[in-house]
Amino acid sequence: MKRGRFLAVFVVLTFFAQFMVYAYGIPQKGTLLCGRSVNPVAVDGKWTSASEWVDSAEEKIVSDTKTVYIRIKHDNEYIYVLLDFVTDSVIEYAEQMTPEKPYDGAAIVLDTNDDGGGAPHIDDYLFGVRWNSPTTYFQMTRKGTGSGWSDWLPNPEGFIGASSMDSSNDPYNPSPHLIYELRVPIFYIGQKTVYGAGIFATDGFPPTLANLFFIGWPHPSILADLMNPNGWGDLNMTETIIPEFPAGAFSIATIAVASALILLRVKKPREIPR
Ligand SMILES: [Ca+2]
Ligand SMILES: [Ca+2]
Ligand SMILES: [Ca+2]
Ligand SMILES: [Ca+2]
Repeated sequence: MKRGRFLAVFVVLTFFAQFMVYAYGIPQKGTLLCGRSVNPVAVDGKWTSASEWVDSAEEKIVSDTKTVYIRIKHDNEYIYVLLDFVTDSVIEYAEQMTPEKPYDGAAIVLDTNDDGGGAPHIDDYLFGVRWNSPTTYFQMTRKGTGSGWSDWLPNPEGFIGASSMDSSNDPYNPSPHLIYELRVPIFYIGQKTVYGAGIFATDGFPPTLANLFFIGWPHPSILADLMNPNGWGDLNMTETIIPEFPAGAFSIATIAVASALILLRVKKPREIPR
């Protein structure tokens, strides 16, 4: 009887978990696990091999007609980020558009003290890459000023931002589209167990600045949140190696464990009061 009820609850929860993952993509202002990297990353803006990113947490972000897959992991020296923008097959570059120049690019913002705030402070960083011509992009580093982002700073040693249209090893979409990889040096930002974080890509199409499209984590579109650490998620650093899982498997596994715990609790014999 109780087991039957448990099974019914489990099936319903599992159903809704899948619905959450596939219909909404991500919860608002979530947490992302940054696991220990086993497979080395070549920061070249593409899947260098088909296994390069399989040992990492994955977030699939869908917004409007656009989809980006985000993956992240670390090796205690660097944090590595992949933004696989599977639906962006045309490069809009900063020199192309006049007068206001929307562009394609990607970045991670990090709140190193995880203290939020309504504007980036001096412990907050932005590391990004932006297309500047059909064949060139540049890397950018910014730091919070207390009221906004600084101008571009000299890029710290070890930081790399790279992008390409090379989808030859891409497990999601084999036709050419924009892929970004970032490598952030941990010594530069300080080693923490939790960072506030946001990860996003821009698409300069359609080509007016007002329409510059943002897609990212934790929100499907974080244009406003880019300036607002209160709206960022939590990036949890762990030594755990994340096994290869399809999207959604983690939430379903979590619910399976939670349901099992509820079942154990139900089955626990009651203490007899004295
Ligand atoms: Ca690579
Ligand atoms: Ca584009
Ligand atoms: Ca901060
Ligand atoms: Ca936080």
